[in-house]
Amino acid sequence: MNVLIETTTPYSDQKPGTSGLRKNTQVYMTQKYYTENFIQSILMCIDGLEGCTLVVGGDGRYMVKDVIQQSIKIAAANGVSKLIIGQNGILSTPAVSGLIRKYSATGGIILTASHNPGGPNGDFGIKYNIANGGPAPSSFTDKIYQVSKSLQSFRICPEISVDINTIGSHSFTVGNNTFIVDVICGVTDYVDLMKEIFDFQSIKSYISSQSLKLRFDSLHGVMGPYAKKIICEELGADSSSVVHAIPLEDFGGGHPDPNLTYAKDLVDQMKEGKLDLGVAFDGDGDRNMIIGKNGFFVSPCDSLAVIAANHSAIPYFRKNKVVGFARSMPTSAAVDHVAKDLGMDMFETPTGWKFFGNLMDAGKMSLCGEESFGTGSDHIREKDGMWAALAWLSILAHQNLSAEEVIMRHWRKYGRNCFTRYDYEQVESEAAGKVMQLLEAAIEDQSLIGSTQIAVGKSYIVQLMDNFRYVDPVDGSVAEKQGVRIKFSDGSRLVFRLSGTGSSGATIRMYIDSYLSSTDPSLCDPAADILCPLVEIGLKISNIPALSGRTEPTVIT
Ligand code: G16
Repeated sequence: MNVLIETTTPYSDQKPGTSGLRKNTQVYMTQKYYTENFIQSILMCIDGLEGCTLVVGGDGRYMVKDVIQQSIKIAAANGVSKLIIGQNGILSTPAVSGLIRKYSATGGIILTASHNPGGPNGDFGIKYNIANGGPAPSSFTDKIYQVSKSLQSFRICPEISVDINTIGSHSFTVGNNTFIVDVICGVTDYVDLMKEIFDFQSIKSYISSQSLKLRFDSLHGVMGPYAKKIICEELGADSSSVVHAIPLEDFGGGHPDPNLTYAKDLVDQMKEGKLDLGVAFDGDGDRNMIIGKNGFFVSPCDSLAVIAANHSAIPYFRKNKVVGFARSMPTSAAVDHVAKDLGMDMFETPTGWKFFGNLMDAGKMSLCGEESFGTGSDHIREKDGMWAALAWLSILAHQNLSAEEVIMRHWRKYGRNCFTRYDYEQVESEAAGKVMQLLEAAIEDQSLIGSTQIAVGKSYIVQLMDNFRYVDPVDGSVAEKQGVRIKFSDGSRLVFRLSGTGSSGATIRMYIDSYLSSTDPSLCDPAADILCPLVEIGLKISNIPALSGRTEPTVIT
């Protein structure tokens, strides 16, 4: 196979965000060699590229198959020895992480824009994961960005083409080297991993003995085949338990984001009261939303805390000592109370799963999560939607309670960290910048400290205001300006940051949380009622409505 060196022009905007390079699909489609440039830039940053093995797969969205073919040609020409690719190009993000670890690959290329819509007018994304199976750290993605800005050429074997729809192994000679492409079933290894972690037999008995009615909604993302295999075939739930299970290139025109707005179908069905447990996944299968009977919403922050408190219901944690917990800074402190109770270490990281990997690799932390519907453990180095659902099923089986009862029992023991998040999507970048500048100026002059903020008849005293700075306890790397925090004297908190996963404009996120003790008379009141004064205070301090021109958020979680 011939290797060509193709001349190209560098792009200045290939800076990976919170999780890879996410752009409107048209950016990849209409700009010459945009995709090729980025893949070549990734490869040039991999130590030991010659002779290495990489895993490649995606969430089934528009362009995934084409970009896999391009990746094959470019990887071959760059001296990669072997690619492991999911059949039909399908691999969930957690599956890629598991495969990298299982086959000791050097890394993996994941083709996904996660929860962002897909299709020619949606988004596409490319992300690199390192040898531990986790997202490349910022030092690595910064390097990719630097390389991309001056890239003058890429290497390609144009003659290589592989049938990725059929399982099989393909071998090519490139120069003096052999280049192998293994097309594997993207589901099998992942299912095997889940069977090592959970007691499938006892979950299966629980589902059948309680005639549990489940609804797993894959939102036409990557998780359909995984859910069918695990929930129906392995755990014996009937076929109606898995919906929107065929991965579609445009997610059926939907927004594959498992939250109360975009998974409304599921929420409405759960509200009818006929189903016991609902779960939704995002496009690439790393996020999850848990909904109980009658539409009882389990906040991701509570979900993490409940799994932490009940980790002994999961065989994996009985075998492997649990050493500590972690959460991203904007995530509520619900899990912190559990850590304190169990005498575990607790880590607070910036937003982004990439910050958890070091802690896990160093044996400091076993279980972690984020408010953005991500939960996971050290079985891999990505958040894992199906893992979270199986953890919940294990806990329900262990306690023989409904999801709502499990949460109520948890609050009555630990108290409740009531949490909500307001997202203002696709705000003009300049306007979003002004919001952050206003908040940063208030940090600078400390003018709000000690002030009393009053809304809806409640008053709060501002105790602290800063911009979160993280020093990685393993390698000492520093991440600055990871979100503006306003802490009040009663422990309540407001956090503001700009999303790093949008593809156009800016998304402002405002996170609000407040702690209620286990005996508080409002303990079980709706979060919206409890947090309404703090929301007003947050909007007043940040001036979001006036600066962004938005009277309402796009999404409330
Ligand atoms: C990614 C990251 C998560 C992060 C989320 C939201 O998730 O892996 O760690 O919490 O983005 O980030 P942001 O607030 O910057 O938009 P995913 O599921 O999109 O890959």
